[in-house]
Amino acid sequence: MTQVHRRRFLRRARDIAGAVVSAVLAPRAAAAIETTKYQGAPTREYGSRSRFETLKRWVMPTRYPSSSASWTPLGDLDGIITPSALHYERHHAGVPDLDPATHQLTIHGLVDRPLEFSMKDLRRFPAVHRICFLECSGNGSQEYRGPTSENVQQTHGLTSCADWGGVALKTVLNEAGIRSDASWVVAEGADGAAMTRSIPLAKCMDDVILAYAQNGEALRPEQGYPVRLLVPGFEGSISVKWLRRLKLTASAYYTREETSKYTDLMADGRARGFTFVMEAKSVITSPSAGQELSGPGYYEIRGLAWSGRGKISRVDVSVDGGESWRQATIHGPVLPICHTRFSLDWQWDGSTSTLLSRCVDDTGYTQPSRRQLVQQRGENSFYHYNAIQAWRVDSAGVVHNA
Ligand SMILES: Nc1nc2c(c(=O)[nH]1)N[C@H]1C(S)=C(S)[C@@H](COP(=O)(O)O)O[C@H]1N2
Ligand SMILES: [Mo]
Repeated sequence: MTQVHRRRFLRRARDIAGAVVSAVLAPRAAAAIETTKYQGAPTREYGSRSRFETLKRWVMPTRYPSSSASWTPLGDLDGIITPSALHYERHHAGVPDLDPATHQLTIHGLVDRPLEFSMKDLRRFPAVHRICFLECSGNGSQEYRGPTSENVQQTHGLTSCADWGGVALKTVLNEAGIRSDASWVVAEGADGAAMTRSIPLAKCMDDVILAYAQNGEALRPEQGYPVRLLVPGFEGSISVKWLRRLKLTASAYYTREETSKYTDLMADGRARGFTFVMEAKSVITSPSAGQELSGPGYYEIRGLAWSGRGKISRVDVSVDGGESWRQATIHGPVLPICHTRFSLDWQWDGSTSTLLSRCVDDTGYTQPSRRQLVQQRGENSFYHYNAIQAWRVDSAGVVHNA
């Protein structure tokens, strides 16, 4: 750089960002500047994000703050792992403050030997780890009756995906000895709600985890510290947090959470019960409602798909409200019962466009449209809403829930 050029550049830099920038560019040895003027913050024992980052869960105001939920900001996250601090939360009576040194898990009922485990005891069993999603069956329920929510955090943010670690439940049940007349396991939480759900024994002997770890460290209190059930693919409420008791029984208990709640009232007045599995679902996270496109041109359409029955095998995307579809690229890892990333290149021509995504899982199940879902279940349903989500991009580039 010549003197003149450098001076002009410095003046511009100063105009843009003030004296700091010109100090950086001052004609001194760059290495000396880095070590003397820019000593960074000291090393920390436990990290936190940059002060410039402000992403938050969305907490819906409720009458009783302890019975509430918070939604994951899916539209602003990258990859498939939900950071623990942004995992969605749903609790019926707040977050208890449990001491792992005294917390006990009791296993009793139709077993040969009733047992009590401390957290230390549980950690002595062989460990299992699994990346999988957890979704509240109420996720998106408000959309049954048409587009209501303002953004993808509100329409879909009651699902999150983490690396869960713990003990296979079957290992611990075998330790207690399962009697031949047992066919259900009733799980109870140590929170004020004493959340209680019945789980088929066959599922417990298959892939249920007594989870004490989330993304490589201890569970967060809001995720069930020190131990919770993690029931892959089943509605979130089965994954009882703050777990204190497992009772083996001959039949289900028909608790409040499987009669008055978490049942699906059909058009003919009968209700579906024990609707455990979360069916396949997908959503475009970008562009999504609340976002704004900066003008015509290239955009990468990005989204997530997941299924409680297995792996995602295909995602199709439409940019014209379903008149034509293109197959999206699925990005690995493609794991069963796990958020899966997809994308599609898109040239936006500046005209009003309606974006849709539709997934298929490896059982061949195809995500339904809202119309198909309502036809099947009627208009009284609330839980298990998994219809195709539409986002409308208007000619100004503003994206709306459609
Ligand atoms: N003990 C207990 N377990 C519970 C709940 C609760 O309120 N108490 N909420 C359930 C519901 S409805 C869901 S969707 C999931 C939410 O888990 P998360 O808060 O870790 O996302 O936990 C389930 N387990
Ligand atoms: Mo839930």
